[in-house]
Amino acid sequence: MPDCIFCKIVSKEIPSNMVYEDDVVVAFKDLEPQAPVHVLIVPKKHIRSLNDTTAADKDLLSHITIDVIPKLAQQCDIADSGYRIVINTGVEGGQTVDHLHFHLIGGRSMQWPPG
Ligand code: D5M
Repeated sequence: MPDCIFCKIVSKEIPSNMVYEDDVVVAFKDLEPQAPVHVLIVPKKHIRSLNDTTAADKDLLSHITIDVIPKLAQQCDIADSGYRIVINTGVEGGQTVDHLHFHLIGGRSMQWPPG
């Protein structure tokens, strides 16, 4: 998607602080970290939001949740203390970049309810 900032990060057109990459996913540090650990996990395929996923994305989504997130949590040393995964979706959900991404946030105590 030509004007998508995360597509440009995936293609390395713009730099990022990448912490993980495989055939279908990249993960990089958030530019505006909300906690000591704040990593974005982004499918390489442009999917606008969680609302735009289909049955064809089941393997991708399970790969992210079952393989990538726990591995990154270990890598960032927050697996045991705990962490939060956030998928902001749509305007009222707080989504500002229209390319599906998972926030991995940790390294401090989380509050509930979120703002
Ligand atoms: O989250 C979008 C997130 O993306 C927000 O936390 C800032 C982050 N962001 C935006 N541009 C960049 C670049 N270039 N590198 C790293 N992080 C970035 P949302 O859930 O859509 O509000």
